[in-house]
Amino acid sequence: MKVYFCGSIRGGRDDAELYQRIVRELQRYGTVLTEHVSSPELSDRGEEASATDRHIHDRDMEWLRESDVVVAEVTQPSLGVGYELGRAVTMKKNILCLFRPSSGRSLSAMVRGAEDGRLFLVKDYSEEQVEEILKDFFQRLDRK
Ligand code: 6IA
Repeated sequence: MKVYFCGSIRGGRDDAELYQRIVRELQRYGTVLTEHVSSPELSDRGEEASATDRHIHDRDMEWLRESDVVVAEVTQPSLGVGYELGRAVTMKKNILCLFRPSSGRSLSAMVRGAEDGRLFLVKDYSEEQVEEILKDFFQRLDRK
């Protein structure tokens, strides 16, 4: 099982520690192609010396195509994550979006409204529910 994890980089790194927790949990179910998204060393400048933005985009799109499922933490608004979700919908991927209402934010209607109860799921959650929500999600996939 190949998992594409999405989380904010240039949109802001406030939730980077939580991304790490989610990625660690996802690794119980498969290979996380985008583990770097959770790296504490990665700043909101989101740059690596050798990579141009085009290289990052093309590499990520290749990983997205390869992936079996897409899991996105969508609490911290990020253009890149929104873009990845749109592309993933076109590719007919199984998608799980995780949103924390305790943030006081309101999730974009374009994400919340894309929920279809089948390929595109949106879950409101709190941090301590990460394990349980991912377990339910992967069990449901097994039954598909
Ligand atoms: O607009 P944002 O930067 O917040 O978009 C974040 C999303 O785009 C993440 O889910 C990533 O999959 C993707 N993304 C954005 N920047 C990078 C990136 N920069 N590398 C890989 N994916 C990215 C360089 C990071 C490098 C130092 C490891």
